[in-house]
Formats: sequence, C-alpha cells, structure tokens
Amino acid sequence: MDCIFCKIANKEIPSQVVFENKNILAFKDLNPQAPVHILVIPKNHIPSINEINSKNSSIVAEIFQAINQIVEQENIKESGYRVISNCGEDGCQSVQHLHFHILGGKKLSETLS
Ligand code: DGP
Repeated sequence: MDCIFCKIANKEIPSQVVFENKNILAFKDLNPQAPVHILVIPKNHIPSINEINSKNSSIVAEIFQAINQIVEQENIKESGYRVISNCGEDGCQSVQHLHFHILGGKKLSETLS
C-alpha cells in the first residue's frame, strides 16, 4: 500500500521518533505549526476516524495513553497543548492514515476553524 505513514511506521522512510511501542509510533511533524508538533499514529493502517469501529477502537485509548506520556516527555503537560485529528476533505486531512497532531510549546490560537 502506498501510504507514507505506513512507510514511516515500517521505517522505510526516516522520521524523528519521539515515542514507540508495539502498536504506536509518534514522530515530529515535517512542517511544524508550533514549537512542539508531534504526530501520533497507529502502526496498522486505519485511513481516518471514519474507519474506527468496535474491532479497532482500542487503539484510540492506547494512543491517548501514549499522548499522556509524550506530553510529559516534551514538558508541555502542565502548560497545555492541543490534540487534533483532521478527517476528510473539509477537515483538510492530507495523509490518509489516522493520525493525531499534538501541538504545544506556545499559547495556541483560540480559534479552531
Ligand atoms: P493532516 O493535514 O492532518 O493530514 O496532516 C498531515 C501532516 O503530516 C502534516 O502536518 C505534514 C505531515 N507530514 C506529511 N508527510 C510527512 C513525512 O514524510 N514526514 C513527517 N515527519 N511528517 C509528514
């Protein structure tokens, strides 16, 4: 499958990994929008939130547990941060592999849209 995040998960494409376990990889975004900008992905291919179902949804809880560790490691747990998952065309999802952006390290914009 020609998916860039699958290739990153399989280490076929290099990335700056900040967290990894059996099911999850987190790495620095190529085009950072904040001083801390990390992407958290399931290693298995799930295209987007739209494909989360009763069979695969446990990965979402695992991802949020990983996020909790990552924000501590990145020293943004106390100051705060934002987690975003863009979905579909109107959501401006550009990579069709489920991912969660962690943004922090500065006061973020109050507007979400
Ligand atoms: P989204 O627009 O939500 O689909 O975000 C995709 C993000 O992925 C975007 O912020 C840039 C990032 N990105 C795309 N290709 C690569 C890559 O090859 N390496 C890394 N580290 N990030 C990438």
